[in-house]
Amino acid sequence: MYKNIMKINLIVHILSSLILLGEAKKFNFNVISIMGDSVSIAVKYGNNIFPLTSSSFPVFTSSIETDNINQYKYVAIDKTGQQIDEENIIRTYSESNVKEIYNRQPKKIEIPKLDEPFKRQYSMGSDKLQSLPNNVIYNVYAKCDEAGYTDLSSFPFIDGSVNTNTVNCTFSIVTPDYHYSSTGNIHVLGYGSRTYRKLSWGIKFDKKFMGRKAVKLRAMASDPTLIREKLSIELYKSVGVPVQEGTYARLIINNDVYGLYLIIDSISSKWVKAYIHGDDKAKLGVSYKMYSCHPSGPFADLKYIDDNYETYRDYGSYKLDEFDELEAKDEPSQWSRLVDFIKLFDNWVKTYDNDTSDKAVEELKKFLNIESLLRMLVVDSLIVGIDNFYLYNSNAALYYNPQRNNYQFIPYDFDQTLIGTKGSPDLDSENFMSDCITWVNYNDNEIFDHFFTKSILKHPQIKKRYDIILAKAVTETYNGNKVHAFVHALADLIRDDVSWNFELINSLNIGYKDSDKNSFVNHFTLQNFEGNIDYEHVGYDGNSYDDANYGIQAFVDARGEKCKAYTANVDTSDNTNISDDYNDVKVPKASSSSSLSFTSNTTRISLLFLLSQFIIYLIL
Ligand SMILES: *[C@@H]1O[C@H](CO)[C@@H](O)[C@H](O)[C@H]1NC(C)=O
Ligand SMILES: *[C@@H]1O[C@H](CO)[C@@H](O)[C@H](O)[C@H]1NC(C)=O
Ligand SMILES: *[C@@H]1O[C@H](CO)[C@@H](O)[C@H](O)[C@H]1NC(C)=O
Ligand SMILES: CC(=O)N[C@H]1CO[C@H](CO)[C@@H](O)[C@@H]1O
Repeated sequence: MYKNIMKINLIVHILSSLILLGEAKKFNFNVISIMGDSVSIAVKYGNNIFPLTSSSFPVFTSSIETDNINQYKYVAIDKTGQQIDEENIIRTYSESNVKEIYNRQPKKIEIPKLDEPFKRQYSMGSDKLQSLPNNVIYNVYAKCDEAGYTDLSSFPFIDGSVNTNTVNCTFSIVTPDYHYSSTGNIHVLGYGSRTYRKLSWGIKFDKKFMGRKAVKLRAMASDPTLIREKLSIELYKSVGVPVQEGTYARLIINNDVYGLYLIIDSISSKWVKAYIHGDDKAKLGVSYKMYSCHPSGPFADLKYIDDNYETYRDYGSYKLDEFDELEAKDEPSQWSRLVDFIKLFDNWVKTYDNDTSDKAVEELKKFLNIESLLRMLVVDSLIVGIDNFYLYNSNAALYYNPQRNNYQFIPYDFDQTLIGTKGSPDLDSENFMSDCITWVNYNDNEIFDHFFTKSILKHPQIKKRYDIILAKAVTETYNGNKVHAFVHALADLIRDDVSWNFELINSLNIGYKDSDKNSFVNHFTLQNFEGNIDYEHVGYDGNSYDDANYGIQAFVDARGEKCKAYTANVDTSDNTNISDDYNDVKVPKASSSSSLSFTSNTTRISLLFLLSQFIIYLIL
């Protein structure tokens, strides 16, 4: 009796499954476009082309009711429905809520961490503002006011000065399992970087994106590997220097596809509070960006001129950046911390310049985080930053930290690193690589004499600490094998985007063109990328503005070997901070909802689904 019921049950089950198989089913498609907003996407299966709809570009979706779709691909169609492009991949349908990306295979890459050999001095994030996930490529689409955007993308310079206009936009930022949208605005970033047609952009959001109200999209236009900036950021971070970090993003503005960028933080009040204080409600203090115009000057040399804040304001090398509007209401108080620092340092030099006792160091650490400065100089040296602080007092912010009542430096802009001298007359082209401390002093002269760093490093205790930091950083953080693993993991993450990115410069139809004095372009290739992440150099081929004299690995190996030799006899057993030795640094709680875990859960769910289908198939 019981057995019969079982049999009947089984037959009913089989019959109903068969009926289900014969019926039209719903197939859901969800894909992110990497093309301009005049292009639509359709699903191609068999001989059918089914256009998808987009209620929030760059995402296209639709359900197709049909008997069966096993294999399919996405194609690009124009306004008239004409196919204009087709993916290189064939997809197999599976039930999933995860969005696909046009012409990109899904992948899950684990990016290894570099070693952190020193005690943490800063939080490097808060619970609310954490690092963007390292292994995600965001898709950033900005729909901007057309007239304003055309002006910016045609005239990033106006009569030799930077065009500082901002243009209103709405933004969508999506990944396979994340969708953000907000209004906000864009502006063109930088000075050197805007000499390239692939412009870098600053974005301000009205609504927070991953805890952020502002990000930078850095074009990496001169780098055939698209990895040098990211690696440089990671190196500063690993030695505990607060740095604006991020990950990769594809950028589309209106109908212009710009390619692969780094999406990183900007020095905003939120970033300072989170990364330096680990507390979103901390006091902000004030920061000044330092600009040096080499070789002619002016340089942000931090030399005392007089007590008048206007002298420094008008000097051309210091720019008031983030400040507490309640604390510093008027201009004199906004500039007062810079004037104070320059005076404190001037007094210290006047008093202790030739004093090699510990007292000199004790007095300096009363107002300067020496440890953090030395760690920054060490990384500047390891990556030979040719537009950064150690060489030129450039591309760093001087920050007055109100919690600690002292000053520190925050480095940024690493697009001239891990590359060599680029013909700079201020570096010894023959020997710069083998010198890991005085490489910056080759061409000291009246215009720029390295007064600031020289005055500090002439104190033996400080020089000793520099050597220890360098010795540990070069063997642990800058370790050739670990850097190799890190670089190759990043290469795996972005490889499918490399040719696409480089080729886009040919079709980027903005007003900023070859005929302009600037608007430099590079025509690097996938082969350049593959070679230059390791040992091959990229020469001038007449087609590109930049070369890349060293491969990244060749650079790291060569520099690493020289800096190891320089520090071979350094005793690293005492690795205590020379200043700012804190034990109560807040660190952010591990993020609970990383997009990675969601992806893997969804994968798990779809695996379960496939498994259940397989079991039904076996029963049948
Ligand atoms: C841009 O947006 C801001 C804030 O939403 C608004 O005040 C401003 O008028 C807008 N500018 C233009 C040119 O539309
Ligand atoms: C330190 O010594 C050097 C060399 O003797 C001298 O030129 C310089 O003026 C001295 N510095 C101070 C602040 O006395
Ligand atoms: C993913 O799965 C883990 C456990 O396997 C669970 O803790 C987590 O909440 C899940 N995440 C999502 C977004 O479902
Ligand atoms: C070796 C060394 O200089 N250690 C110092 C670390 O920082 C604390 C606080 O500033 C000093 O007291 C230690 O001497």
